[in-house]
Amino acid sequence: MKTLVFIPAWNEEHSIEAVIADARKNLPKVDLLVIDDGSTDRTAARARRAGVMVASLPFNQGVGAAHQTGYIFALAHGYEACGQIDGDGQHPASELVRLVAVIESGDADLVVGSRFAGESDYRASRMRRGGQRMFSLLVSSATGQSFTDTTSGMRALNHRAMALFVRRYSSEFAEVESLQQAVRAGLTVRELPVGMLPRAEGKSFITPLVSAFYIFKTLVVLLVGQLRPRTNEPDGHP
Ligand SMILES: Nc1nc2c(ncn2[C@@H]2O[C@H](COP(=O)(O)OP(=O)(O)OP(=O)(O)O)[C@@H](O)[C@H]2O)c(=O)[nH]1
Ligand SMILES: [Mg+2]
Repeated sequence: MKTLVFIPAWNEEHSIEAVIADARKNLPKVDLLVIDDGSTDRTAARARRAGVMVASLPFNQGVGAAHQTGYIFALAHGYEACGQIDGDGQHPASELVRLVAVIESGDADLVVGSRFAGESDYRASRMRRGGQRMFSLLVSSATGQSFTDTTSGMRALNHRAMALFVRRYSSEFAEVESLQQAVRAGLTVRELPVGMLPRAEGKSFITPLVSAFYIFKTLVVLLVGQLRPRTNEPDGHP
């Protein structure tokens, strides 16, 4: 299967080369694309120097736009499957291998790597973990399917899932809303337990107030999502 692995990256000059090397080592047969989301540091230059394809967005547009750029690129260039890992080094490529294998075997349309489904060492602050539990509860009730890690950006998709997200993909609520979209479109969505690492550097700006507001906004987004007409099965064309 012709497979693309893309890496959304916004100012990740310190980690991008290691992430590329890890992906190359674990997924030698796939093509690699770094989506440089308007970085103002040397992320794009370092990715180019490492010899992978780089799509540079003209200005920072958020992680949703970066993901959607990956799906558009993949479909436009005839890829049948894609995988995605973050550019900050939190997602070991050895874990993505299993997700891609499920897609290549045809057992699912979208596979999400979950930090919380199995015995992972991943540790998050109590507040962050509480927020993640709340998102899981909301998405599980909205879809009628149990999800444990709705904000995970480690995923693998086939052309049906990519075609759905090329049509519409939220910029702010990318990971969470896309699960609701996929289930409502009749796609087979699976979670697999994976290991993830905590962010190596940089500080999270999430405060209790920001967190509560974000959860409230997510609730509104999911309620609106329930009211949208169900999309027909995507045709696989962008
Ligand atoms: N935050 C953020 N990340 C972006 C953006 N565009 C692309 N990205 C990339 O999207 C990936 C996920 O972003 P993170 O900020 O690491 O999100 P997260 O892993 O949920 O949060 P942390 O635990 O704080 O790392 C990273 O590889 C970023 O470089 C953007 O506009 N904002
Ligand atoms: Mg991260």
